[in-house]
Amino acid sequence: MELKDLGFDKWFLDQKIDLQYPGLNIARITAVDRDSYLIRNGKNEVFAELSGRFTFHVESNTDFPCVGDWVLAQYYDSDSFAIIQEIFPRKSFLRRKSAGKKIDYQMIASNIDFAFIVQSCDSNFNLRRLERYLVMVNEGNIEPIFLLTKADLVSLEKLDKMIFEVRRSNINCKIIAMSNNTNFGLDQVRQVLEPGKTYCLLGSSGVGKTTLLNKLIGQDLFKTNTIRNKDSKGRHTTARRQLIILKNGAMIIDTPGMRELGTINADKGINESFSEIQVLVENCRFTDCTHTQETGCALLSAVKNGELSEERYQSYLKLIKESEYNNMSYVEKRKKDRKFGKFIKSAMKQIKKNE
Ligand SMILES: Nc1nc2c(ncn2[C@@H]2O[C@H](COP(=O)(O)OP(=O)(O)OP(=O)(O)O)[C@@H](O)[C@H]2O)c(=O)[nH]1
Ligand SMILES: [Mg+2]
Ligand SMILES: [Zn+2]
Repeated sequence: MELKDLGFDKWFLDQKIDLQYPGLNIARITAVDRDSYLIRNGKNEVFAELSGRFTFHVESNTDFPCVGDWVLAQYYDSDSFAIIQEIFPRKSFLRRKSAGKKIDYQMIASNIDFAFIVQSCDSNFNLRRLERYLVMVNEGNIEPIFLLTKADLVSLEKLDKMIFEVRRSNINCKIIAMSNNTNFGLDQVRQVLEPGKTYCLLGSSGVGKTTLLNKLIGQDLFKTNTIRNKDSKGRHTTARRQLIILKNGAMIIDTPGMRELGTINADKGINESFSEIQVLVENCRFTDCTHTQETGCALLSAVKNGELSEERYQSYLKLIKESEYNNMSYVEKRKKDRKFGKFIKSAMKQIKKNE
């Protein structure tokens, strides 16, 4: 196996990070457990830790390696253990904002080509939640695929209606309806899995992500659970993220179900996920329109004449509001940073004067 089979393509080569660190080896993070890592190169998969220098330079949560990252590492003890020295820039990423006012993100995974946004056909199906996931995926430069699982639980008419609702909301990504119980649609899932590409499974707890992964692997390697049997602490069945290489060479990352997506701070993601609204916004006659009460607003008239659904319009406004709020606190943070920068500068001047 070569690095390119693990997804190391021209984009990473062009970063030329490895040239700055001759003697180090390129490897990909396949699992993270607190401060230990599993990393994989063309040869094998070994435990690794971060170098002291790396940890020293960390400024925020997102600087730490996550599953999917490419790193440079020094191997020891006849290649049985490694120290991570440097991380490659991320081609794509999945992250969510941590709770609280501070702008801080939690990395979910990186360098993913396609994200399966998974919902089950029962009560889990929800367009608003789908939109939130789409924002997160689009923001991270990842191509979304909507996976409707447990199709065995509903009639074909009901299934068609759900897909129709998704399309009516102007969501244009690929949709696959499938069932782990009857294998309906499983071939369609297999068809999108290309060797050398990285996929991830996203969605609420209990929608069948791990069941699907086991199917694709061909054995019950990972634990699944009925929702009824979930432990009393309400913990998810899948507890950690891990990058698995399938027989055909595609890579897939299973993630624990997310109860909350975190708040949105993602203009790019919103604009891509609501592209039909973006067109209306650009055509709105007021540049500073709030699109909530202005007479002649393009969005409001689209809602009025039925071109744009009320739900989708509300959903858009809500996400924009949330994003604006978060951007605001980001600016505030930047202001503080600048003040701090000035403080450092004047302190340095002072030191120089006294020398
Ligand atoms: N009827 C039906 N049940 C399914 C299907 N796929 C999975 N299940 C069941 O749904 C339950 C939850 O499946 P998991 O695969 O553990 O769900 P998960 O998405 O990995 O959940 P977390 O790991 O907690 O995020 C299990 O009891 C599965 O047997 C399906 O296609 N149809
Ligand atoms: Mg799971
Ligand atoms: Zn407007």
